[in-house]
This record gives sequence, structure tokens and C-alpha cells, in this order.
Amino acid sequence: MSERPLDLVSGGRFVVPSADLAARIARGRVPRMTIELYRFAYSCYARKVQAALELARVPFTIVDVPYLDRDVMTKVAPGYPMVPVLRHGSDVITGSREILEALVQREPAIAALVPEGREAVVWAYHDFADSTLETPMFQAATPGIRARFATHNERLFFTFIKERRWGAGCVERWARERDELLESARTMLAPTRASLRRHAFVAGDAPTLADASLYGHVAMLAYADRALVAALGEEIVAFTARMQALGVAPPA
Ligand SMILES: N[C@@H](CCC(=O)N[C@@H](CS)C(=O)NCC(=O)O)C(=O)O
Repeated sequence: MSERPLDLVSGGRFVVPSADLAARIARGRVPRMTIELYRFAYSCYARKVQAALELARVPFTIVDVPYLDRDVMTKVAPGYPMVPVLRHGSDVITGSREILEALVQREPAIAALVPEGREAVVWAYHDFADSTLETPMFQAATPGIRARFATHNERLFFTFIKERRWGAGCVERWARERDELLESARTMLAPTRASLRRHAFVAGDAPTLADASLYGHVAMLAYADRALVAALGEEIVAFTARMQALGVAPPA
């Protein structure tokens, strides 16, 4: 078996198995790897990875990381303070795109979520969702996410981290601008909504990683406040229900 070592953001490394190994796993000749997904329940990036695993029906365990105690996660990926982190067997992968890329190589059922010939469409949509769309979605969701933390301490640190990046008072500003932010997201989703009027999923009649990407952001908004999802359009609400009918978990 040939193995190709890759760098890991946290300084470790992981190994992408050869196509031969992927084929043997698919035939059931190699035991399944233990997969653990370290997440915050609200994280759009973690929810995207989770949705991909659920769509593909790949068994995995969720490890909910307490917001103010990342010890459980940093033991697995020393020096990496963010979620998601994925443990796949003895390998650890950080960064949601890197995690999906590795899963595509390692898990045939996840590879099937990037149909041959549709790679450009699926990854381009993934990147649109995690860049352009992410901004109004996470800003609209942030006040509601903060309100769900149980303790003052968690709300304080959550606010501090947002303000370090976006300036003092940003969470209150996003609460005031909520309707405009949702309208902006709805406008960005106009082509997605048009596609969803023609077929069940973003890139056609079968779900792909593009759907997992969109779902991650919608799940984040729904975690903040379920009622907000309607503002994105009825097509997105119906899409969310279709994903859940396929076994994708609703927001926590
Ligand atoms: N590019 C990374 C971004 C990960 C990220 O920003 N995660 C957020 C949660 S959505 C996080 O863990 N932030 C640290 C914090 O809030 O303290 C990815 O795609 O995984």
C-alpha cells in the first residue's frame, strides 16, 4: 500500500490511504475506522461535516466540546483551538474542508457525495457557502447563539472573541441589523432557491457535499432561532426537511 503524508495545521500529520485501501474498505475487508467529530453544536463547519457523515451513513461519534474547556479537543489536536476536529482511526484532521477532502479519499460513501464529473460544481458551491454566504448567516445567527449559552462566562468569552475580530458592539449591531442580514443571505441564495424549485438538492436530484455545506449554515441559523430559517425562503425550509428525512440531524 502506498501512503502519502500530508501536513496537519496543528503540526501533526495524517495519511491519505491509497485507492486500493479505499476499495478494500468498501468491500468490507478492512475494519471500519473509529471516527470522532469534535464540535460545538452551533458551528456551521462542524454541522457541515456531521451532515456529510450522516448523509453517507458513515458511523461516527460526536464529541461536544464545552465552550470554555477545550481540553478534550486539544489533547487530540494539540495547539488547535477551533472546531471541527476529526479523529479518523489514529489520524487527526483539522479544518472542515481538509476533513471533507480526507473523508472523500478514505470513505467511499462520502466520495459518492462528490459525483464524478461534478467535482467543480460541488466544491465551488462548498466554497461559496463557506465564504460569501457564511458572513450574513453567522452574523444573523450570532446574537441567538450567544443567548443560548448557559453562563455569563461563556457569553462573555464568546462576545470577546467576536469583538476581537469584528469590533466592539458587533453582536448588538448584528441583532439590530438582523432583518437586513437575513435579506442579504436570501438574495445570495436566489440561484440556490431557483435550483431547489427544479430539483430536490443543490446540484440535482441526489444529495452531494454541496447540500451538506448549505445545511451546515442553515443548522447554525436554526440553532440560534428556528424561526429565522423561514426568512431564507420556503425552498430552503423544504430543503432542510428533505435533508432531515434522509437522516441528517436537526439542530440541537
Ligand atoms: N476554517 C475553519 C474554521 C473553523 C472555525 O472558525 N470554527 C469556529 C466555530 S464555527 C471556532 O471554533 N471558533 C473558535 C471560538 O469560537 O472560540 C474550518 O473550516 O474548520
